[in-house]
Amino acid sequence: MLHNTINESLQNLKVDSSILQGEDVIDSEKRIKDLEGVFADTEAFKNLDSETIVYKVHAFMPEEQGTRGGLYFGSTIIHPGKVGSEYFMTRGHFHANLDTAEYYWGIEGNGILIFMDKDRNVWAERMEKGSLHYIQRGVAHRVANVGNEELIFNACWGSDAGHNYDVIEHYGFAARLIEVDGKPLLKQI
Ligand code: M6P
Ligand code: ZN
Repeated sequence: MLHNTINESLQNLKVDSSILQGEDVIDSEKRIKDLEGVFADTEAFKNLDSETIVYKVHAFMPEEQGTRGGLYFGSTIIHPGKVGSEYFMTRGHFHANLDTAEYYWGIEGNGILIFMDKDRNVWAERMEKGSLHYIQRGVAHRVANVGNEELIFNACWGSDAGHNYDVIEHYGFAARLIEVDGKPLLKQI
């Protein structure tokens, strides 16, 4: 970096239409077939087309995973849909390094961000265009799309955070977000 120069923005990255795109963006997607065991209603799950896309993530990870002090950025797009009465949602995770927090913020659509602490207390926040969500260190997080349109949110997390999916895979969240009479309800299990 030369002293006193005005440079182009970072690697021509753009939050174009608010979804991260550009060089070095890592795109991934989760289809129904990748989400076995995530939803409660296994019968409804089996009846869905296994190729249906549930959500996509576009991430910029400029540091090696595990690097202390770095930050990652990601856009997540969750399609509308349900498995039985449960909304399409992300897998959800604790951070492998429990000492790391994260920001989520809503870009488009209607969602609910579900939190769970180490004592399995569950709570949630509505996510919508412009909403900001601080995910405290040590708290698991998952997002469900409760609307009829795509839900888009952005995220910023530490390159030393990592993902721990094991706890959620084995024990799930202590409550599930289901639709009852057309409205989202957190149901303790
Ligand atoms: C956000 C970030 C990512 C995460 C993604 C999907 O973009 O929190 O770290 O991978 O959501 O969530 P999950 O990995 O739980 O499916
Ligand atoms: Zn996270």
